[in-house]
Amino acid sequence: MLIKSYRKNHLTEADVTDEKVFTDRRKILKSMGFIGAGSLLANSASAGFLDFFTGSDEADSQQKAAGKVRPLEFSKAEADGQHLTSEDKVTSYNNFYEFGLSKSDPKANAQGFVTDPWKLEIAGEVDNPITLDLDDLYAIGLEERIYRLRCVEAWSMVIPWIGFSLSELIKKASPNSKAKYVAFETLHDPQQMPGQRNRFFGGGIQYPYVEGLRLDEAMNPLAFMAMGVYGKTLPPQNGAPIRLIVPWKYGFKSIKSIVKISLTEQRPATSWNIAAAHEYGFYANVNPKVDHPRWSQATERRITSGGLGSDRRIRTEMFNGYGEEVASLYTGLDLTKHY
Ligand SMILES: Nc1nc2c(c(=O)[nH]1)N[C@H]1C(S)=C(S)[C@@H](COP(=O)(O)O)O[C@H]1N2
Ligand SMILES: [Mo]
Repeated sequence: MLIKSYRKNHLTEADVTDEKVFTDRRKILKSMGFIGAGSLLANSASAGFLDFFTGSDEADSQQKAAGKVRPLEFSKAEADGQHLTSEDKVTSYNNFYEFGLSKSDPKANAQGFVTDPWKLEIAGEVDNPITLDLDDLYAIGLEERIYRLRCVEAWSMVIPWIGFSLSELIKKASPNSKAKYVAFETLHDPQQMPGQRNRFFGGGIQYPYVEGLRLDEAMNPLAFMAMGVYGKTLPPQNGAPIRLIVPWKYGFKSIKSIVKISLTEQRPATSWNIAAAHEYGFYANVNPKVDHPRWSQATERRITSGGLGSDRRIRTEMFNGYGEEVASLYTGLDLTKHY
């Protein structure tokens, strides 16, 4: 994994091109920065500088005041010489059943999805229930992280996300001593999400899409809330404006377009577990030794540039290769049983 905190360079309005400011974020995108990411992207189609958005001016000063620069550097993807999946593939080959079942549906059907304004509520077993808007979320402070994403369907990508540790968000609400789990909920809006209107189109899962983690999993520094990808705010198909990324678990845990986070005493229900408990467990840790009832999980198709014949079949790693960071969360747990 790579966690890269950045320093901000203030650019004038004129330096900010329309292409970069691709959503109406008024204050949010007023300032933009650069990081030299040549080595990071050396193997990708977009080699060179990765440009990215920063917070609003207010957010910026809040961040500075909070001393939010955390230069943690451990890039598994880079160390392994794994190539970034191209931006085009990351944003056009998606699972987001609210917008349709085929991989091209989310991009085709989500373009009008309204993600600003947005509210994210944090409630339940907390001392300080809060509701945050986009400005509040950006003010938490953004970092870039390159993570592998391993879908339970046995394809995978390497993706440069932008966001912050989930723990930062959870701490804001001050979980109380009863809090043992964290439940997440996607927006429920059948008017905007065709998959929520039609049982067949929505893949037969219950909406809103819900997911959950144990509190200690959620507080692990790898658990991430993404608001951007490839240097830009998230496109709707990737779960705008804010989604979870849990890189050591199958992709379905990484719930998109989140409106509510609840701290709970009991283990929360999760969408794919409700739909097919014998196929999808609560933990869903990537595990090459536990096959899906209908296919092997020993290998995966790594999607790279998207060019014809460019994908590679590679061996799947335990915890998707993040065992060093997360294996200790599961000592004493039989991972063949609690899959
Ligand atoms: N709300 C919601 N979140 C979701 C999904 C979904 O259908 N609905 N699909 C999941 C699955 S199966 C995967 S693999 C990832 C895909 O994320 P990506 O399209 O950004 O690569 O999102 C996850 N989050
Ligand atoms: Mo997935």
